[in-house]
Amino acid sequence: MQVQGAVGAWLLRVLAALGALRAAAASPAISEARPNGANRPGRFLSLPVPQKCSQRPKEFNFRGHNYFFSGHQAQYRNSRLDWLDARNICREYCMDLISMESQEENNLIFRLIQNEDVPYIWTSGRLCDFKGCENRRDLEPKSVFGWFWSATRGKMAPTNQTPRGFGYNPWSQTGHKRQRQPDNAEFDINGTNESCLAVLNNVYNDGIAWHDVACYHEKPFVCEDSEELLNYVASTNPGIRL
Ligand SMILES: *[C@@H]1O[C@H](CO)[C@@H](O)[C@H](O)[C@H]1NC(C)=O
Ligand SMILES: *[C@@H]1O[C@H](CO)[C@@H](O)[C@H](O)[C@H]1NC(C)=O
Ligand SMILES: [Ca+2]
Ligand SMILES: [Ca+2]
Repeated sequence: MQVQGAVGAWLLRVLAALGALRAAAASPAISEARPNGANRPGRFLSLPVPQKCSQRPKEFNFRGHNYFFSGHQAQYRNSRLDWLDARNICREYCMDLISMESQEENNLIFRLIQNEDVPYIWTSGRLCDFKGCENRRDLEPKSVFGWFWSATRGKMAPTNQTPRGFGYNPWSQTGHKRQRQPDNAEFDINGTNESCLAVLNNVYNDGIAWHDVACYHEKPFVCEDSEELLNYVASTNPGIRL
C-alpha cells in the first residue's frame, strides 16, 4: 500500500479507526460515507477491474503516472458525474481522481482546462468531515487544515498558505460570497457542505482556480494512475501488463 510517508499517517490513523485500513490491505475497497448521506447512504468505493486497468486510457503521462480527461474518452464524452461516481469510474481503471501535488502537475490540468475550454473538473481533494474525522484538534479549523487528497490520503497544505512545490496559492481569491476559497458557500444557501475540491474555469471571473464545491454536483473529471490500485492488481494478477 502506497503511503506518502508521515504526510499520510494521520489519515491512515483515521481510516484505521474506521477499520478501513485492514480492508485496504486485503482489498482496496474502502467504504466512505457520502457527504449527502441522507440521499444515498452506504455508497462504496469501487474495486479495480484488472482488464480495465491493463487497457486504461493513457492520454498523457507525467512523472510516471498516466492520466485521462473524461471529455476525451468516447464513452464519457458527455458524462457529468458526482464526486464519488467520478472517483469510482477512475478506480475501475486502477486510477483515481487527480491529485495536484506540485505546480507542474497543476499546470498540466490548468492548461488542459484552458485549451479545451472545460468549465470545471473534479479532483480527488476532499475535506475530512466524515465519520472518523471528529475530535481531531489538528484538523481545526477544518477550512484551513482539514483538506487531503483522497487518492493518496496525503494531507494538503493549509488552505491559506502557498503549498510546497507551488509559487502561489491555487485556491481562488473569490467565489459566491466574494471571499477566498474554501468558503463552504452552499452551506449558507441550504445547509449542504462544500466538501470536495473542483477546479473551476473562470466561474467567478477569477481565472482557473481551486474551489470547494458540494460533492453532489455533476462534473467531468480527470483520472490519474493510483499506485495503490496498480500495485494491488499487479500483486493479485501475476503476469498482468499494466
Ligand atoms: C458543515 O459546515 C458547517 C459550517 O461550517 C459545520 O458547522 C458543520 O459541522 C459541517 N457539517 C459536517 C457534516 O461537517
Ligand atoms: C442547494 O442549492 C443548490 C443551488 O440552488 C441546489 O442545486 C441544491 O439542490 C440545493 N440542495 C438542497 C439539499 O436543497
Ligand atoms: Ca498527482
Ligand atoms: Ca466554494
